[in-house]
Amino acid sequence: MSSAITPLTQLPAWQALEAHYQKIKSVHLRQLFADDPQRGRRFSIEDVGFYFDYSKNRITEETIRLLLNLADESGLRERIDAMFRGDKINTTENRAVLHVALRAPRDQSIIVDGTNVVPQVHDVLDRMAGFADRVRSGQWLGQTGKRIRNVINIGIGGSDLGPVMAYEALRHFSRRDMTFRFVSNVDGTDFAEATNDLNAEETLFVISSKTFTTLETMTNAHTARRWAVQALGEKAIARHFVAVSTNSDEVAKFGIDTANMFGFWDWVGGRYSMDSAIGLSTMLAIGPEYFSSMLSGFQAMDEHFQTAPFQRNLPVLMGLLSVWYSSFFGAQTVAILPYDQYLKRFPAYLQQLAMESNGKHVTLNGQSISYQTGPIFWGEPGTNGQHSFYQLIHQGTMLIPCDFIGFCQTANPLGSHHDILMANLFSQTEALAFGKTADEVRSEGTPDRLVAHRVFEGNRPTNTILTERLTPETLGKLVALYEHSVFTQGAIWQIDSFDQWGVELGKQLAMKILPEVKLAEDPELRHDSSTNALIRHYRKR
Ligand code: G6Q
Repeated sequence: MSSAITPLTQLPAWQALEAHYQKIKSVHLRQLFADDPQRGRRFSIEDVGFYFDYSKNRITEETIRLLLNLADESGLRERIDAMFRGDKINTTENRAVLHVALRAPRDQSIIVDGTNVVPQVHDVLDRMAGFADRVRSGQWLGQTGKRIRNVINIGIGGSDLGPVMAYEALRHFSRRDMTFRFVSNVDGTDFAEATNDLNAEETLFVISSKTFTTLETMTNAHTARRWAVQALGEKAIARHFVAVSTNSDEVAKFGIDTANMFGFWDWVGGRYSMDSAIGLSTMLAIGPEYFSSMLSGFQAMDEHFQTAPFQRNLPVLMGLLSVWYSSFFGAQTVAILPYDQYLKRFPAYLQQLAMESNGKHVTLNGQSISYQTGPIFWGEPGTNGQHSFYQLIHQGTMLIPCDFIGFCQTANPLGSHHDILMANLFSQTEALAFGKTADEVRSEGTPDRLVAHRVFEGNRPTNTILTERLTPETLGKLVALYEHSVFTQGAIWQIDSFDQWGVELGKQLAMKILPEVKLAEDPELRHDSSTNALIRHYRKR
């Protein structure tokens, strides 16, 4: 992006949206639906296997027209093309942003620094498939000749959240005679509990770290090494450890043969890496074929994002709506509400994807930002959330746009469970939009003094995303939908969605205090009085 870029707030479309917001902010969804009996159809799109209903948003056709103008004036099209072309759009790290290359078909060509990266992607995928097949078929044995029955992924952040989320989401498609666990926290409890009931002879560790230097992951990896060596001897490393990394030197130093290392590239951001070699544990769980259908799902959404006109483009519309609420309504959070137990880790996954990408306070040019950027993502699967935090969404004082995600069919048809689940989803979006007026409450015979308490204002915006079934392919589409929605938001906000200097800071800070906590003799502490006292309190005990 050139340094001559017009500041966002000076774009005509932005200013038009500000004026438009003043007009629409007090218009109720009840009114909008009453004015247009076709609204539910008009503001919904069926494509890429999704039914996306965005009619219960505080928008009119004029809002969408202005948001689409904003996309045009912000150069969204050029940004999308630049990403798919392999341009170094992550300017603060001077890197291309090419998670889309991870799912590109074999015959596609994407050039980075003069090299077509697609063949490299497929080489790694083929090696992963070979390895996964050997482990799953029992050809790859542990040190004492036993089959591998347990896989433990050790990684953190982007090297953990995707693998855990995908494993949970695709459990139905996974090997039920194998155990999959994920150790991320440097808190020893994580490792201790994950290995407590496992036999080292049957356990394979996948050490997943792009840099292979992350403190938490390396601490856990060394603990795993000791655990395995204690049970099986030094030779165990060869059969019980594989690595996923971009850093072959560090992998070799750790003692893992680089023949058992699966690589990726600096143009894959951690939070965009679940479909790279970081997905090795996913492939071990669901097998290469399902992994490949997951990649096809990603790819279908990539193609849609790249080619569909913006007014029918799911990630673009979702991204624009998110900008609408964050920057104009001042909404600070978004609730992700999957009505599927298998997606229980999906909100946590999106939390990193969205918040690490768009939690930025300066533009690409380093200028301070005057508008609100990335919202807080949070959520829980329905219907559990209905019995806890939905209260605040319905009747609190904050505006919380919600994404409801549902599936028409379930992997576990039990009596009428699924109908009940889906009825809840539909009724929640209805209640949030339309609420309950004082008259309606009174007509139910509510005593006057309780009427106000029982009123639901409504006008709470929601998106509903429906699809047929949760399969590997659908999961790929769903993740890519959010990846590109996050991209769209970042492009509008003129920020670098692909760096993470805030995370880098955390990686350095603890290293300073660690020796002060560990040293036998009392260290000279030079922090503020609070930090000094906390360290002294801990040391004493
Ligand atoms: C992701 C972030 C961060 C990263 C972890 C792990 O986008 O950069 O979450 O994935 O800090 O890093 P390593 O894979 O290098 O261990």
